[in-house]
Parts: sequence; C-alpha cells; structure tokens
Amino acid sequence: MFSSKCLSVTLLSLATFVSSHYTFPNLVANGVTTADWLDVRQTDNYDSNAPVTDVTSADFRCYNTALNLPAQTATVAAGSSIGFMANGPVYHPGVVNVYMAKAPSSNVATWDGDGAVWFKVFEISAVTDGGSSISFPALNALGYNFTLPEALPSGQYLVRIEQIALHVASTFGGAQFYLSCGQINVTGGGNGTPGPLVSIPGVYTGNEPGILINIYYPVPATYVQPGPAVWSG
Ligand SMILES: *[C@@H]1O[C@H](CO)[C@@H](O)[C@H](O)[C@H]1NC(C)=O
Ligand SMILES: *[C@@H]1O[C@H](CO)[C@@H](O)[C@H](O)[C@H]1NC(C)=O
Ligand SMILES: [Cu+2]
Repeated sequence: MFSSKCLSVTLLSLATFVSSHYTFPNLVANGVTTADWLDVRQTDNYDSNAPVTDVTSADFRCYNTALNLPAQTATVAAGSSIGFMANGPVYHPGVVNVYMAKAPSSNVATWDGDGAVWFKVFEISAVTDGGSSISFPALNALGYNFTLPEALPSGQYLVRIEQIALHVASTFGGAQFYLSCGQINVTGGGNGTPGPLVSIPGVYTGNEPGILINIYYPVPATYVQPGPAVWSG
C-alpha cells in the first residue's frame, strides 16, 4: 500500500517510485560494510522498500515474517563501532533508534526476539529550538554507525535499526518505520546490565508525541524521542 501521502513526486515512473523509500540491508562490522542481507535478516520489503506503519504488528520487530531467511552472524568486539547502511539516502525526515536483544544461548540465528528483552543502544533525535525550527540530523544519511558499550556482556544479539519517517505522521499510523535486524556475536564484553528492557512490538502505541506529530505546522517547540533511554553501559 503505497499511500498517496508518500507520493510527493507524482511524475516519477512507477518503476522509479517502487525503487524509492529504502531498506537497511547492510551491517557495518569491523570497519567493513557486509553484503546485502548477509548479516541482516532479509526483510519482507527487500524489493518494495515499503515501510511498516503498524507498531503492533509482528513485522514491527524484524519485518521478516514472510521471509525468515537465515542470516549470518558477525563477530564484533564490545566497544567497537558497528552500524547499518541503507540502500539509498534516508531521504524522509525523521529520527533513528537502535535496539539490541541478547539471545538466551548461542542461537541468535534461530531466535525470534520474543519478550521484554530489547534495550536501546543508540538514537539520533530531532533538534528543536522552542518553536521556530526543527531539524533532523539523521536526514539524508547513507547509514548510521555507533559504538557498542564496553560493558555489553559477550554473547549473541539481535540488533534492530529503525528510522521513523515523520513526513506524514500527523495522523495515527502515518509515521513510517524503516527497519531491519542484524545478528552479532559480541566478544570481549563486560559485566553491564542493559536496560530498561522493552518488548518489540509493544514498545510503542503509535500515540507517542514523537510518533504522532505534525513536524511542519505549528513547528514543534520540543521533540520527545520515542522509546526508553539509551543504555550506554
Ligand atoms: C560507517 O562505517 C563504515 C566503516 O568505517 C564506513 O565505510 C561507512 O561510511 C560509515 N557510515 C556512515 C554513514 O558514516
Ligand atoms: C562468537 O565468538 C566466539 C569467540 O570468538 C567464537 O568462539 C564463536 O564461534 C562465535 N560464534 C559465532 C556464531 O560466530
Ligand atoms: Cu516514502
């Protein structure tokens, strides 16, 4: 369902339109951007690039309920930089969150991430100045890198990126979530206790002030980043 809300460039051909939007098919690990859908679970929208808009749907977690293709697991050190790259510029204004969840044993490749097991490790919010402007530092990036906390315990994790596109978010269900889940094997970790823990789906209702929001008028005086606080170790 490509809503007309997204179709601001009606003169583009259908083919061009379908190839617009974006996915996050690549993990960045050990300074290398790995191949498409190698260490990232292939998402249902790998060819459509369409967003998830129902924050309560099963696809809100890893967007792979129709595919469930196996992915590999990248081994990375705690304290190192990892990231996700998109298949094109992230051209919708919005914000970014990265969540992680530790697989209960050495089985992340077959683990589905059920339960209140997710914590936030990274975010890029919006910048406001009391009502005269709002800007989105995540806008137009080709991807996002961040540092894993040194205190992150060793083990296998799902890592889920979401970019929340807010260009048509002024009605319920209008925010567009572009997301995928990578698999990592963390070595040399610490003794931290990541939290707060949330379920995905479950973390949002869709009514959050940072999700149900008109970013254009009136210009928001403040912006509240959706989700729990970042755990930084
Ligand atoms: C993330 O890091 C990788 C490896 O250093 C780099 O190639 C890539 O350009 C970085 N991505 C962004 C968006 O800065
Ligand atoms: C995770 O890293 C450990 C330590 O290097 C290694 O023994 C194990 O095989 C790795 N597991 C995976 C799935 O890569
Ligand atoms: Cu779009």
